[in-house]
Amino acid sequence: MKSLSTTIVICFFAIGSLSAQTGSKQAKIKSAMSSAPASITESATIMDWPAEEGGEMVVLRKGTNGFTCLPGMPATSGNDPMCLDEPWMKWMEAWMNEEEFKTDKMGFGYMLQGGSPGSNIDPYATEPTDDNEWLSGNIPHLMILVPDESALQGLPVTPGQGGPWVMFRNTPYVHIMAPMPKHNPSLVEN
Ligand SMILES: [Cu+2]
Repeated sequence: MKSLSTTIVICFFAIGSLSAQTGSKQAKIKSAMSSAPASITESATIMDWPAEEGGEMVVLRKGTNGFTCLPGMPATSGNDPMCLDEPWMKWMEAWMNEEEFKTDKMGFGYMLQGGSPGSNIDPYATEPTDDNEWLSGNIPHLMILVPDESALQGLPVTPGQGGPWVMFRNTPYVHIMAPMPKHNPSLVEN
């Protein structure tokens, strides 16, 4: 028994160092899959961010459930992986290209490791100012898009109350941020 478990340990060790050597694809998939419950990530498509600005996203693993999971963004040291449905992928494209955005369907996006720091009201702010409601980013959350911004009336507009709030109000990129428990994939992976 002892030698068997020793062999298994050695095998894991070998597999571990092999995947580290063959590049960061496995690490990227793992990062992407840490962003949402396994029920979603298991059959989601996994993509990587474009290698250079204006480049194409790369498919790391094809999926079937309509969700696309992305590893943490290189620019933000990788702490903001996400799993997005179709409306959210369109949102992301519009946001990256600074285009208008509107959705006729609700959208759901998971960021259960939290996000990167940013402004609650300015989609393109890169640093805190006196009045841009800077957020630390370390709130794991579910993001919800609604077709009609007027449906968001009456919701809190800051995270101060601990529950869902409206981010990027009065912009094309408005959505609900719903705080969630941080996802710990090691609890569910074998
Ligand atoms: Cu988010």
